[in-house]
Amino acid sequence: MARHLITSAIPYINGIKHLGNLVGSQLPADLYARYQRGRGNEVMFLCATDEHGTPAELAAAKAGKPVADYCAEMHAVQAEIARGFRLSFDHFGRSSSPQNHRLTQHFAGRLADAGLIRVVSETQVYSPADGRFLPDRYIEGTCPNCGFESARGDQCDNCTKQLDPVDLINPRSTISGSTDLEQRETKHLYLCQSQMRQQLQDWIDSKTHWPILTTSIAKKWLNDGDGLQDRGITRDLDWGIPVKKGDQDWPGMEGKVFYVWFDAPIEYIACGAEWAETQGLQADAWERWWRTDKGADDVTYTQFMGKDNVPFHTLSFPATILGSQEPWKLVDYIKSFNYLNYDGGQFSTSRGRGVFMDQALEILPADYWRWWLLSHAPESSDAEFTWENFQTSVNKDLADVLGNFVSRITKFCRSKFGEAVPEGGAWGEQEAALIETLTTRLRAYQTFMDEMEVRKSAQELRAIWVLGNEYLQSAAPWVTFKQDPDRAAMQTRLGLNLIRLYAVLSAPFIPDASAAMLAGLQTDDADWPEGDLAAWLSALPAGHAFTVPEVLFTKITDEQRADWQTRFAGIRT
Ligand code: B3M
Ligand code: ZN
Repeated sequence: MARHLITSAIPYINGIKHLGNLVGSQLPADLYARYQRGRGNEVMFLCATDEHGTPAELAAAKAGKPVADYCAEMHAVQAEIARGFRLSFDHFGRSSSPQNHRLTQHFAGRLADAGLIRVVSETQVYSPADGRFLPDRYIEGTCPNCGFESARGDQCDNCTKQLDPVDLINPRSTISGSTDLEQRETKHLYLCQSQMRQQLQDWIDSKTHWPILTTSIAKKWLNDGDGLQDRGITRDLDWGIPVKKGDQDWPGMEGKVFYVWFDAPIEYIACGAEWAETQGLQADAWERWWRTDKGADDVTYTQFMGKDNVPFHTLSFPATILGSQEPWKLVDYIKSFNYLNYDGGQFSTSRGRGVFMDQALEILPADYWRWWLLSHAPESSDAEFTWENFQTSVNKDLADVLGNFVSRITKFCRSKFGEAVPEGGAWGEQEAALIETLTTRLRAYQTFMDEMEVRKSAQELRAIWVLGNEYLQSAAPWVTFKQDPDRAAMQTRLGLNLIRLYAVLSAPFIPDASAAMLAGLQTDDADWPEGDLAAWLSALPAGHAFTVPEVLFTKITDEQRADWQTRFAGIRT
């Protein structure tokens, strides 16, 4: 039994994610986790909320809540939506957990001991009225480029020019509105990534099997002069993990916290520790996934993320792990995704454009979204969601191909043989040919799934569904029945067993429909078809009772499509 550690990029706490975020990390990670479990492998699938940094503080302030309360509430909201999409995390943790505090401080201490941390003095904007340093996003003023009066310290939202807070005319604090701002000196810890260039280069060069999207981004950053500069890992903020060296205070760093991108990937590990605690297990239970000296040497670790997160996972986080000089498990494979666009433009969280995860579940069940998103995953290039395409895909693939097959064969059986698998004779040539083709396609499906080729896997699965329909169409048990009821019974028996095949193979994509198919067949035998497919397809014996399942998929009407298109075109309220 192989062991798979799987993590999805951890979504920021501030707000509900859109479908583009979902398909870029959590959903394909879930697909892979479900597949590996289906194959009988041992899986640890981890995700969490990313709770630190300025965006969390700002969102909490906007909601008028203390940031810790805001994060606790939003974590619960995101966890509920994840359940709605059937994301099968073994644990959905929080980067603000005590476990992550301890581990982040531990890593910082190890890096310091290894001589990989230096102190850098910088000047930053300080607001005496607020009693704090202001991050760029907490400063607003008039844009020197276009005159827009609410330009942020990092960027003007009107003309998109990148700014420095000192560029702003009449700068003010967005917290208090105070214009009494000064430049003050502050000290920060820098991680000396540049010292690790060779080590990182060698590590990335050894990953010859990684997807091109991942390695091209990693190499660009590595070879581009700026890519591997030493990087500040602390901030003058209140909310975050206090800067400590292990469990010791860090002189000169009082009142500072670690930068969100330093502690967020460490949460992958801490999440394992949270999982163990939730399960009432000891440290060795999670360390056997995460420490190569504690049993993780036979673990395959795969990360899923959008392309914008690749530099942090190919350079910064490995620099933390390697720099610690401790035997932590490094990632084996990074599957990254391009962007999903929305109906002729971009999804936009700030402008509320597109479909957000909560809204999606309000209008249709998870499987409909899962199928469309995964079968159109932005792998080799950016992809686009359009309502027409979504409607076609749901109506054709799910309703016409899979749903129709299940309904036809179960209803036919009920009408002619009753609600139990009929006996019939031995398989003929047509059945043998079908099983041979299915065997070939099944192997291809497994290969694509093993390689995390998400779109190709979906195509192959769909082709496997189509084979069933084609068989039914040409075997035509409703015709056979008139001359040769025994043969029709055999055809029907195979058809019913094919439903079980579809339930098992489709479960990673559409888990609810899969469960409904198995429930209809009154079986919970969902073991993967590892051996001889012909034998496997005889598992539901004659006399085995079933019920005709409810309609598996309802078609999307033109009115619904038009209605949703209008509803999600504008600003989310
Ligand atoms: N929260 C960014 C994002 O959600 C960031 C990922 C962290 S992964 C350690 O895209
Ligand atoms: Zn401007």
